[in-house]
Amino acid sequence: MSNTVFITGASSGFGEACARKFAQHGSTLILAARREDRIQALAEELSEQTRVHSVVLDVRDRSAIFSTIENLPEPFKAIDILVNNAGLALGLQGADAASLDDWETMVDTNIKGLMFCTRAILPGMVSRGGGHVVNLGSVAASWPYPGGNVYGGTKAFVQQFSRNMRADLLGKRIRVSNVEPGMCETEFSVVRFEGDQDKADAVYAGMTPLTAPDIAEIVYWVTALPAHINVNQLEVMPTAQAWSPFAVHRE
Ligand code: NDP
Ligand code: 8X3
Repeated sequence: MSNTVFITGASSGFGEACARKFAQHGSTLILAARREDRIQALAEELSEQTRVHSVVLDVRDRSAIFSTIENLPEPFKAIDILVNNAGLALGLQGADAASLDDWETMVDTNIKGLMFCTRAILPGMVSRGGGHVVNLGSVAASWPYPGGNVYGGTKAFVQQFSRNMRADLLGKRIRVSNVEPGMCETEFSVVRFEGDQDKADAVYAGMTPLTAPDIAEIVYWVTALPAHINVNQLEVMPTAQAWSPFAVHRE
């Protein structure tokens, strides 16, 4: 029987690639994002392969999330897999100069949005006796870098929230996985640099980054494993990315 997958941030990058991947495997899809034109076009395209419902949704809007879940059309009501993917980084300034508005937007989207979607969808999974929540964390959860400040903090929340959910859900046949990518070329850096494509391109210049289909492959794989296997946390980097020595300031 095909499963039903709810994907946040399905209008680009990982979310869009996950939609395509799950569609190839016949999943029923609910695609959510703010940009209506993008998700409608994707839903129209993928509806040739599978059953698709698209919703315009800002994950910062708590009541809109709950009303979206309550009012899903009948064939889409029983969500088996939630891909908590919507998220963003804004800016790379140090903690003494970064924009507080940007910080709030990252907290509201990456932490609160993920929390709201999870809380709205989880009771249905529990009552049906099964499900899988896949969260999109980041290498930034574990590894600090200059300018990562609040973005890394939001992904550290995702890491620990994912683990705590596993503790809460033990015995309920619900899996929780936290996929933590490193550098991946999507619209992520364009968003981080407020639409500055040259700055975004420079991030990936001269190296081979991960791609959105690479991440979709991993997200699909963790969900396709037999039900007794739970991938808790999966960190993945491009081969061309690694750590540096500690930075030392010398007088
Ligand atoms: P993209 O910018 O390509 O995609 C981000 C998606 O999130 C878009 O579909 C956007 O849709 C959606 N989104 C942003 N804000 C909101 C909101 N308030 N409500 C609903 N949807 C929202 O980036 P990626 O695909 O790369 O990023 C996806 C996730 O992966 C994010 O959580 C990101 O932090 C994480 N990540 C990315 C990495 C990378 O290097 N690319 C590495 C590690 C993690 P719309 O604007 O239409 O609402
Ligand atoms: C995105 C990866 O290294 O740009 O989460 O923070 S990084």
